[in-house]
Amino acid sequence: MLYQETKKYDLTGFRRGSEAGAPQSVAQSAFVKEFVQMTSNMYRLGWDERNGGNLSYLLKEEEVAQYLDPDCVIRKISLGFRVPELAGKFFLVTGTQKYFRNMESDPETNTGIIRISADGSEGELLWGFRDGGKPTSELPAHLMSHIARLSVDPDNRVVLHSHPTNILAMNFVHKLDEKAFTRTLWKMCTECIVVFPEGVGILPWMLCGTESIGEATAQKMKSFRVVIWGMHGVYGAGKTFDEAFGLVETVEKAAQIYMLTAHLQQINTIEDRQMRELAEFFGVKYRKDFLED
Ligand code: 2HA
Ligand code: ZN
Repeated sequence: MLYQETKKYDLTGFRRGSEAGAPQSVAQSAFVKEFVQMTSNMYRLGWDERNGGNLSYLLKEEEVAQYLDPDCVIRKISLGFRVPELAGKFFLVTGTQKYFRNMESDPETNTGIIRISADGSEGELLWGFRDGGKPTSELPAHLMSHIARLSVDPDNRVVLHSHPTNILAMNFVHKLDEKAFTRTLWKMCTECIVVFPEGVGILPWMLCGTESIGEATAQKMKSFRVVIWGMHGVYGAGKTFDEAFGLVETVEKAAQIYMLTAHLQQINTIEDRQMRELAEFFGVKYRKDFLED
């Protein structure tokens, strides 16, 4: 679609700056800045080596329209699966084979904004993936998780995937059972049961980058905001970057305490009755069946 000088978007689809007449840069938007900052933090924490990890953020149309003409599609990217539930929704996502380490210096190559096509089979690229790139290989798990989280929390906007070191380490030495794993994590830091009272969902090792792992993750996401991919990493979801990141960093902290103490003689412990007391005092709806008597 072509736009005249007088229209609110310039010929490349960027919205014209209101005063200076210069197009406002998407890379300067608060949503790209916050997104990129989060990937950089995760990289610096050592959670996202090489191209490990991916992130998706559901954008509001009015947010996007401040910077881009939503009708100016750069190219269409076949998803390889269908998500009609998300038709017309906008997502800022990390690119496949892209490194979290490089997000900050070049967000326009390493990330992109897509709108899900009306039939749910394509991502309409509106910005980014400047080198011809595509969204993360874990897009099925991201989009299906968004659908699952939105069904229980209409304000959910963030889905993240990462390889936090201690969560991963714990996967090799602890039983991969939701009750046992959650209870161990809750016992590692007083506030854990308050931060993730629903516990953590766990999938066995599965082939990543597939629709099957996407569907399995989404199934878990209906009842958990944190889902562990056995011997691979973790998924986290939330209304905000703070919520999603805060959840995963709390689980990672608990896993770290576990890894620092599991081989030592434990002489003190947070009892189940104390965790119950905490959950009740803070009024959170917790998985009572994940505690023992
Ligand atoms: O895209 O982390 O699970 C890199 C990954 C795949
Ligand atoms: Zn991964």
